Amino acid sequence: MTKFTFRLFCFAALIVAALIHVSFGAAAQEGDKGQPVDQISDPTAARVLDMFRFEPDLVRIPVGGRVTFNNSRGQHTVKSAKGMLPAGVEKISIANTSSETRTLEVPGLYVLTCKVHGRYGMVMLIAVGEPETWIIPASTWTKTLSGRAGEKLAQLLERLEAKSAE
Ligand SMILES: [Cu+2]
Repeated sequence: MTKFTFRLFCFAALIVAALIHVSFGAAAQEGDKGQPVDQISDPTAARVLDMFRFEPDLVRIPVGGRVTFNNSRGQHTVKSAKGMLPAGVEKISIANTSSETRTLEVPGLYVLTCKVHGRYGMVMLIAVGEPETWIIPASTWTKTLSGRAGEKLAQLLERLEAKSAE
């Protein structure tokens, strides 16, 4: 081994060590359920928008963070709104399970609705990563959703904006 190849070898080893460190540091731990989100029916709620809801309805997590959806049963489902996910992310569809965890690896905004109660405003927003990566085509998104869903999404986007300005 020449001096040069030895140096190259050391350099490569350093890079590999750094990469391993980074990936272990950022990855969610196995078994870590992350942020819980409950799906709730509450016919006695004062506002229609609160009768069927995700709780919390606005979640911010780091890249690679996890969200656990609870109570996707009966009529409640979790379904990504069409076109309202970061580019390249597969659609999300969860039903008939008491608990399911998803790891969100791609930064950006995720809009989720309940298939049955979405039109009553059962909508939630997950923001992954840093605000620079959140592209918010708010006017098109809020007009695309039907019923009270658009109204609810507009409120969520406003709250997110206020939150990220803090
Ligand atoms: Cu529902």
